Amino acid sequence: MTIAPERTADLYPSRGTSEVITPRKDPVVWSQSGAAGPFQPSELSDFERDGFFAIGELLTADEVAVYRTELDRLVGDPEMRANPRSIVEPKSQSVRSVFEVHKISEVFARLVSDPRVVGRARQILGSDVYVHQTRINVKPGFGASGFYWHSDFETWHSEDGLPSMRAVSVSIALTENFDTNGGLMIMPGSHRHFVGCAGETPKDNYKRSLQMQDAGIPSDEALTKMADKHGIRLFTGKAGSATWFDCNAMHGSGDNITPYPRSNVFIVFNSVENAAVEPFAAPVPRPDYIGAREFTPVR
Ligand SMILES: O=C(O)CCC(=O)C(=O)O
Ligand SMILES: [Fe+2]
Repeated sequence: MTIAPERTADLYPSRGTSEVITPRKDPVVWSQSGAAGPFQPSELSDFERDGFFAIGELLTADEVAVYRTELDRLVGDPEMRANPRSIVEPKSQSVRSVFEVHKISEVFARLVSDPRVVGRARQILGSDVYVHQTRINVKPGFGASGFYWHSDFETWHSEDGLPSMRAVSVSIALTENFDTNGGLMIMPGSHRHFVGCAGETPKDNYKRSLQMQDAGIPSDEALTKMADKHGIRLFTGKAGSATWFDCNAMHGSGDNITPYPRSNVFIVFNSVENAAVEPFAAPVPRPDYIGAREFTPVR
């Protein structure tokens, strides 16, 4: 007798014939109030309300220098460029993202287990956490393309099999994020509804979507309603600043046509109690360098 892989009920249907908006069925902050860690209780309340929390200085200037050098090394390495973990810009063919940097770089591995980083993730997710994904998004100047509006959870649920909204990202600036060089934009409060998107997942969707997303995109009408209701916040900050954001926050970023690169490292933590199962709306999971299938807690 074969046993089907354990898969919980689909709380957040997506990629069907029409767009379906579902109220969030999960908490935003999973720890008991007052859980010890770097976040103050009022900061966790802000995160719960807005779906994000920005930190002016998570890393010192000296630390930034170390991570920035490592980023430049990875991006400049011809072997890395040929590695499937590297995604190139469709037009210029320059490196756009490098995935799983915590596995290929000891320097980024240290960043993931830094108590200022993982400690905050544990407070939000209320458990031990593992890394679902890391990436550097390089966004060089002179025309790097942006990231269209999306909820990360929509993809992680549909294509990677995360059952519940119990994951969180931190985007750490390694170059200054100005209001002009393609910084992250989030709709505050958008994390409280799930936009189940219309359209089936194409085979090997990730190969296209990481250059330019087209499955898992909300309609213009839904985005207009959400923007009218919630507004749009742009995150700026010097190198070393950080933005924590909920897995279901509606976000995106514009092109970078300035001469100034906008290079951020993104770390995605998932609760060990929310480990990936079979994808909810794709034939097979994405490669594990994009969505982890190994759930060892960060210590
Ligand atoms: O780098 C950015 O501005 C946004 C990236 C993003 O949302 C993603 O990679 O999922
Ligand atoms: Fe995203």
